[in-house]
Amino acid sequence: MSVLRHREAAADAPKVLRTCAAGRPNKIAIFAEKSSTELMKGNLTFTMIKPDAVEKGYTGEILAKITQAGFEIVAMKMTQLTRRDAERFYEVHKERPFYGELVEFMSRGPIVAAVLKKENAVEDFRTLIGATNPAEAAEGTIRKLYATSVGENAVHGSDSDENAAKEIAFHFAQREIFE
Ligand code: RTP
Ligand code: MG
Repeated sequence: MSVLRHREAAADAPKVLRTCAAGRPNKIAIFAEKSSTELMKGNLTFTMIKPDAVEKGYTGEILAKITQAGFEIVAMKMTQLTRRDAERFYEVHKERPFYGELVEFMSRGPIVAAVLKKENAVEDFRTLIGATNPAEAAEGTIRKLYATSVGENAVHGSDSDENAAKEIAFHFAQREIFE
């Protein structure tokens, strides 16, 4: 979708989002534009190769698995989350006993964040990565192959189209997404 089409789509976004977008033209604007259009169609998901897998040098192999499974990488960056970024990203888990450990882990080193395109992207990517606990993950899944524990499990995958849209907007500006 062109920038112009995204702008037109943004006009459909709730007024509060358009108001925010006017003041903060980067991340919030993209959220407003994308949440009402392309990202809701179910062909995009968001992933991170987590610090454990990057540290171990698995980035290339994991990206190869992802593309061999039919996902197109339409955005990608290597970056490091601050503690605050990790707290915000996993805020849904803030009451869980593992939250502190999760925030510490996710901010301890570089990650590779990417937007992936495929029909039925969210569900198919969850199948490709396998269960949260690698001990329970199916043979051939990314977590079975590269994860070491339920906490340090190599990759993240969005769990719904709605969360994929939010997570993509958290990490990428519109000009960084090539779909
Ligand atoms: P993710 O969001 O990272 O793709 O993982 P998920 O959906 O499979 O699992 P979720 O329940 O969303 O948990 C988020 C991440 O928290 C860590 N975790 N640790 N120590 C534990 O019992 C525990 N449980 C979850 C994992 O890094 C998990 O991926
Ligand atoms: Mg999750």
